[in-house]
Amino acid sequence: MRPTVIGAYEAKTAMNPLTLYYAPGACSLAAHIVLEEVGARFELSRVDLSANQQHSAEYLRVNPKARVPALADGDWVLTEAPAILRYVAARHPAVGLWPWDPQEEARCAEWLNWLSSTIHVAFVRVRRAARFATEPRAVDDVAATAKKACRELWGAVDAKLGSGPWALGERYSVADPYLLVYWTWGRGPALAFDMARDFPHWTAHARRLSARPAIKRAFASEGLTLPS
Ligand SMILES: N[C@@H](CCC(=O)N[C@@H](CS)C(=O)NCC(=O)O)C(=O)O
Repeated sequence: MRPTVIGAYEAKTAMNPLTLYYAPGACSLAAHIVLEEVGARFELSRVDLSANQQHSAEYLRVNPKARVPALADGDWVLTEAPAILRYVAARHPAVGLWPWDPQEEARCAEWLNWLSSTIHVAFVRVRRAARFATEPRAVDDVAATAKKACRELWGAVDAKLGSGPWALGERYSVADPYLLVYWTWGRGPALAFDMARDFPHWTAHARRLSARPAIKRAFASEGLTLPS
């Protein structure tokens, strides 16, 4: 089912080192995990978001959108977490992190699109509320309203995941590490949800993921605490 061109492509690019531009605990974590999962040769380049390094001239030459992640494959740079996840998985088809069955593929794309276009966007309104209000007094309101929206969305993710075990049911895919990023944001200071109590399916999913060696390595490398 998978396009045959990928085999030839892999042979051509096998020597290219990949560089992931990331920030610890950011949405780039999913790409970091997937690079570990597929056993790719890659380097990490840290972008210090707290120092606003995403807006530095040097980084804007890599990604003019001033965001992480960015993945450089030689001179070729790819941005947007879902696109990077798919690219890394497609470079390593034997690992099977991107499904090629049309319905499984569509379901995987559905998860990635929902997470990036709706759930991430809702979270940003909490995390960076000041960007969404000109009146300083309105900032708290933006954050509180968005936090309520996030609680509903987190509940919808929990329900959709159900007992899994993975986002696509029996099949592990790039959607799973991407979901883990949002689980960690749920337990983080901006949302401070009680993930185990309020989102038990998602927490069971996160705990299953934390047993995977690739995830242990990525969390250790970024200085993050594994879900417990
Ligand atoms: N649509 C982009 C969003 C990327 C994004 O917003 N990344 C955040 C970290 S999770 C970032 O770089 N934030 C820095 C900022 O907002 O200035 C994607 O999915 O990759």
